[in-house]
Order: sequence, then C-alpha cells, then structure tokens
Amino acid sequence: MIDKKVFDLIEKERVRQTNGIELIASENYASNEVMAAAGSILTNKYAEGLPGKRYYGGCSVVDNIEDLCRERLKKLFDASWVNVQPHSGAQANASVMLALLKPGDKILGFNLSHGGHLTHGSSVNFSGKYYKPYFYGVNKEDGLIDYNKLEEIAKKEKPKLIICGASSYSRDWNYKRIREVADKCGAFVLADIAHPAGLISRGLLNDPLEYCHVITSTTHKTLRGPRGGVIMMRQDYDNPFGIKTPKGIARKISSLLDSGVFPGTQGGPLEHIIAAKAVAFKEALSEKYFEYILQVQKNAKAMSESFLNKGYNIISKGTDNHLMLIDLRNKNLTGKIAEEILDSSDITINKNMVPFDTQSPFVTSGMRIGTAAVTTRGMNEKDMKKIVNYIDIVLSNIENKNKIQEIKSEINNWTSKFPLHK
Ligand code: DSN
Repeated sequence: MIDKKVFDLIEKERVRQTNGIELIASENYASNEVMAAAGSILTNKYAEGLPGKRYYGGCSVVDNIEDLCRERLKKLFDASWVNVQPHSGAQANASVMLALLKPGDKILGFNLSHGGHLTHGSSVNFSGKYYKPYFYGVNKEDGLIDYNKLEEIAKKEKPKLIICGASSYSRDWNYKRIREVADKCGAFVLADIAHPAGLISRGLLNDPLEYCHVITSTTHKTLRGPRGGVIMMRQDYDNPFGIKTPKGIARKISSLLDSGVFPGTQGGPLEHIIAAKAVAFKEALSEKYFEYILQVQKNAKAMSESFLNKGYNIISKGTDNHLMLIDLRNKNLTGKIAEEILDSSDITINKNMVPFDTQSPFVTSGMRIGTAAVTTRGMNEKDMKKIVNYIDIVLSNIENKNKIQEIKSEINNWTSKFPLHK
C-alpha cells in the first residue's frame, strides 16, 4: 500500500527545496546516506539506557551503532565524553539543566532578542519558567557581545550556569573570558554550539571545549546530519553541588548528564537517527567536508560584503561564521515583509529580531541569512554575489509582481544547475 497523499506532499517539498535558494541559517541538505540511515529499519528498536546497559533485549546491533557514533563524535571534537541520544538541541539543553540545576536556580544567558535561543532562559520556555533567568547582550554601537556587562551581572547575581551560544550572532565567542567570569562566581559554563558546530569541529572558529564545562549542539545545521542533538565534554568534573545517588555516592558530571538525558527528559533513544548521526560525523571528518565548511565561511564573508556594498546594515558589519543578521530599517522594510516577498520569488530566509528591535517577534526589523545549504549545492563566492543581487532586486520591487515573477523564473532555471546531492 502506498500512501499517495503523504508521498505526493513529500515530492512537492523535494521540488520546493530543489527549485529555490535556501538561506535559512539553521538548515542544510543532508546526504543520501544520512537520509538512508534515518529512514532505516532501526526505527523499530527500543533501547532505553546506554550501550551495554540497556533496559531491553536485542540491543547488540544498536549498541555497536551507538558506540560507533560516540567514537566518531569524540574524534570530531576531541571530546572525552559524549551523549548522542538527545532528540534535539532543545532536549540536550533541557537535559543539561536538569542535571546541573535545581528549580529556581539562577542562569545567565544571551538575550533572545540579541541573537540568543529560547532554551537559554526565555520566559515562554522551560528554561525561563523553572530557573531564574538573567541576560547579557550586545553593545548598541558595534553589535558585539558586551563581556563587561556579562561579568557585571554574573558577579552581582552569582548564577549557577552561564550559557553562551546563539542562533543569530555572526561573530566568534570569547570562551576563555566567559570561563574566567564563571570561575569568579562559581558557575558552570554551557556552550550551545548548535549553529557553528561544523566550523568549530574543523578548527575554523575558537574551540569552546577548551574552556566550557559542557557543550551542546544540534547535528543538522552546519554539521549537515539528521535533525538531532548531542552533549559533549572534553574533561569530566566532580560535581561541585554535592548531588549524590540515593545510596550516597557522589556522582561525576558525566553521570549526571547521562541521567539528565535518560531517564531525566527522554525515553527510548532514536537509534535510526543515531545511525544517521554516525554517518554525518564520518562525513564531517573527511577532507571533502573540510573543503565544504571552509567554503561556507568564505561564502558568508563574500555575501556580507556584497550586502554592505549595496547599503544593507549588517549587525556588527560582517561575519566570522556561516550567517549574518541584517537590520532592514534603513530600507524601510520589516522582516515579515522581506520574508514574504522573498518567499514569493523562491528565496527562503527567516525574519529575525535585531538587537534593540522596536518591532514584535512576529514582525521584526531584520532578516537572518546563512550559507550552509547553498554551499552544499556547490555554490561559491561568485554565486553569493548573484544571490545578493536577486535579493536586492526583489526587495527593491515589492509592488512589482511582474518583476518578482521574472526573478523567480530566473532563479528556478539557475538552481537547476546545482544538484542537492552529488
Ligand atoms: N530554530 C533554530 C534556528 O533557526 O536557529 C534554533 O533552534
């Protein structure tokens, strides 16, 4: 039996992904092998627990798969301990907080409206409901993180956890400085590297594992794997909060984190996704991936220069990673209008709050753009200029339906030269 309705819709989505220009900074095109593993028979298996310590029989094969995945991830980030079971980045962050904090503990995260993430203390998320959040942000003048303010808040409030990492910050992080602040106030540091993980894994950005106690990431953005999350540490620590097992045994942080994932916040791990993560990590260790991720970074720089040349206001005036955030107020546009009009020409971006935004999160004054997906299709710096040109024409002709239709046809024709998978 074939479910025609569902498979017709999947085919429609394949066509959409193929015809358009995909610039959502958190998206990418996973390889056919990654997708084959994600769509495999492993979806049938329950495996609560960890390899060698499961609550179900018949786990010998999935034990091998999960061990392989863990070893590859350790190699990729030079980590000594990893957990590859989180179903998502949000689950990974929830597991870490459950493991290291008690309800009501103070946490210090990067302001969502300055580029942070919901799970770093937002009032609408578990992290802002169960813990007491404080926020640092960027300077108004240069759009760069205000580390002095971060230190000031940390010294005053003495949070248990300082979170660094972002979903729309285009610059590298000073992890060393954050760790120094944390040591002064007795906090743990969690680096959520969901976005730049691929660049970090191949040494193109500062290494958070050197200074941060715990690292979380997603696997589907720059890492180009299946949708999912992971947790890592380079060094295990004794637990300074004195959490003990019911039998009175003091537990290491790694053991608390494992329990934070299961049974703390999840049931059975998704072994088909863990297999797909393993495939993606093997790919990420390859020379070909290094060339790819280097090109992602070059493309982002080329794209931000083209936008600046056309008078667009890029927050912090450039990028170190795979994305950029553009304040559209000098173009008399909101993020909402830009997203809608670009969508109608088959260019996909997302509206985004900019620091000190005066619009609501549903409207916003900005747009976020990333180069991970278009680079997977084989596009280079020259193509980035072309894309900026298309965006500029569309945003300068929002009332001109014919022009937008003309650009859309041109784009559909142009993207057919760049297959999703080679
Ligand atoms: N929603 C993701 C993003 O687009 O950055 C982060 O979780």
